[in-house]
Amino acid sequence: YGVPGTNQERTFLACKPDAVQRGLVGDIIARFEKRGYKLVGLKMVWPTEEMAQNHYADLSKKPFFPGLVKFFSSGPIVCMCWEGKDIIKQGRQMLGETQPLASKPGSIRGDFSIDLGRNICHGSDSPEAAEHELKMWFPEGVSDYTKAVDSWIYE
Ligand code: FUP
Repeated sequence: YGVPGTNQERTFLACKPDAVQRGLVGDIIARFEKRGYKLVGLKMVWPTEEMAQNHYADLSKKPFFPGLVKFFSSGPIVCMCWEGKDIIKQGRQMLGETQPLASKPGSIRGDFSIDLGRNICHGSDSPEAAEHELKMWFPEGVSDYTKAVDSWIYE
């Protein structure tokens, strides 16, 4: 599940149901590809309510939890594992802030979303969360492969 602090750090990112419905998946993937990150896991999953509850378990006491679970299980999501230097923090930066109003243009949420409960994408917020979420969404593991362009991305 990656080695935090190295070029092999990994994170879990997901295009939420709104991103799929709005046709934003390609754009989201392209941003990380173009930046130089390595896509090592990719699949579409229609989460059950139980999967949504597990994914957001740390928010289970919040008043918005039922709505969040309903939304997250309302259609297929695109699960991704991205690898590269600082990907956990960089991924969060490229996503933008949780609140679209606080998200700068140029970020995914800042470019594509208006409302908090329809904020397009998810990203692990720590090494611990990344490991936990990758185990949850990719229990089968991801693809270890060598990318020929690495020497043009890392010094
Ligand atoms: P993030 O890590 O940026 O996805 O933010 P959180 O884990 O705090 O919240 C998860 C999701 O819950 C957000 F993407 C949107 C939703 N949410 C609400 O609907 N209302 C809130 O007040 C806070 C979060």
